Amino acid sequence: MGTDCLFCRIVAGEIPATIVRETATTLAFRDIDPKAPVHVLVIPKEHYADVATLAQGDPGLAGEVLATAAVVAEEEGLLADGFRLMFNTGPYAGQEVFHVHAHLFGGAPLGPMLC
Ligand code: IU
Repeated sequence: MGTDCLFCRIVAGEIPATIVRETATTLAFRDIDPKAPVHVLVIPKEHYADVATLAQGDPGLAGEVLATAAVVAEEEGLLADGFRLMFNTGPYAGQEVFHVHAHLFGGAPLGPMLC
């Protein structure tokens, strides 16, 4: 995708981000506008627009995104009290960045939904 995609540019190192974990295929970095005490975005390095496209196009890579999210949850100390993993997908969900990203929220009671 390249220069048009903000998160591809973070992967390329062209835009700064606070990276908390990197694997060969995934990247996890802190959300620039956190909605919870812990708010990390987990993405595949390869560009897919949303989770449906990713899961259908490369289910193995989708699993690697989940695995990275689980390791970050553990590293951030979220396993005991719990966390939320959320993929906004499309306009009804308010997706703003069309490079698939899992929102990892935790560090406080999250309530029934985060808006
Ligand atoms: P959404 O699921 O597409 O609505 O979420 C996009 C997220 O990307 C949102 O929480 C932003 O705060 C976040 N973000 C970021 O972390 N760094 C950026 O440079 C930009 C957005 I632009």
